[in-house]
Amino acid sequence: MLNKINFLTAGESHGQGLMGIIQGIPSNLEIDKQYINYHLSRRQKGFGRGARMKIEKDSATIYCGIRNGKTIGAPIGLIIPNLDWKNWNNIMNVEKHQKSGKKITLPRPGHADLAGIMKYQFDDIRNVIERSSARETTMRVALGTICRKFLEELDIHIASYVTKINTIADHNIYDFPIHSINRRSDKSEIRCLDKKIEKQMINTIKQAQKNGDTVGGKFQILVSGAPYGLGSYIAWDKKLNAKLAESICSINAIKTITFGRDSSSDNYGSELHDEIFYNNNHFTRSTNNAGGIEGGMSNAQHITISATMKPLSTLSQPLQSVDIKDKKSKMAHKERTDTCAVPAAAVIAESMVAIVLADSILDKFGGDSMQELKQHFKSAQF
Ligand code: EPS
Repeated sequence: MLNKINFLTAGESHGQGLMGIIQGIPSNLEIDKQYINYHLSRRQKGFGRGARMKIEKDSATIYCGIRNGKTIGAPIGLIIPNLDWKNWNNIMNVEKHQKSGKKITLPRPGHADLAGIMKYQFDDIRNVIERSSARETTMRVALGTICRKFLEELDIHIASYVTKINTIADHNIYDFPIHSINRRSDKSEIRCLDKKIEKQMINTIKQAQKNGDTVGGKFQILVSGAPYGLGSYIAWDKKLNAKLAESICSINAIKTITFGRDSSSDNYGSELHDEIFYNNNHFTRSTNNAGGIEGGMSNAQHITISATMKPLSTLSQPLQSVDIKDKKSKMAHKERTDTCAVPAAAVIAESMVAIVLADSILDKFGGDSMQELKQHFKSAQF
């Protein structure tokens, strides 16, 4: 679905590390390691994360594609080591190994385990766990941060905050400028903008932790500065909403996504659609229930997206399962896990949105260098 940018990630959760390549970023974009690592650290936070995040301190090595702090138009390669690898190098060794560990044979309901072993014909669920793990999203954030920097050069900003944990919901409507939202949400352990609700959310996670359970939730993604016409109505695979939906739904445990007003099907058309006015040489809208996208194209309003994350599937009080070896009924495999990863998912979604928007900008405006792109972007309509 991307036209101008390609990216690829590789790496297992407890292997040596993660690798990523992104191609299609114009030359002369300033980017440094500290900026990438800052966003990697945002992904690692959030109340409800498990013991693994105390082991990792994600830091990207820029391997190629950047010289003197600027992109050179070539593919950019990044590497992020897994610090936990030192505890797993027998089990995860790429060579044949005597001590490759006991096979995991009890699939966890809700996880990739059962369908994964059926598809790839494994007798050890470890092969599935390792790549289906959300560890992979570390590299997506690193690559997405390069696209975020690209967008910031055009004054396009992306932010997120958590709106629900289990049944505790934040229904407040905030009118903070979008570029200031992350400064506020990042201060909260759960990335919630309301102090009182934050406390209730944290208590809900604590309770789930106590019960050996997990909780999901919802988060909001906001984008400012997108001009008219990213994406198109002319073909199914050019619609911006479809591209954004695919990119966000590809994040582990994401189940639904909504653009603009939640549960818009409850409204009459006359209540929902955003009326059009003309002031000071600009079209203006009375509301933004469409969430900044009409007919598969950005309409120069803020893009607003809400996503739902299911409770994570690894439970320390496991559910019923069946041993893939002897077909006997047993409890599912237990593995170290997070109780809640909704705040992290919001940061990952910011990165996926950044990749899609950078691609759509390049598709519409074009340019091999940042200078050329900025020159073209001057024609953008708002
Ligand atoms: C994950 C299980 C946990 C999480 C992990 C995703 O890791 P571990 O199995 O090492 O305890 O912490 O997330 C990350 C490592 C990460 O960087 O987000 C899973 O099973 O998906």
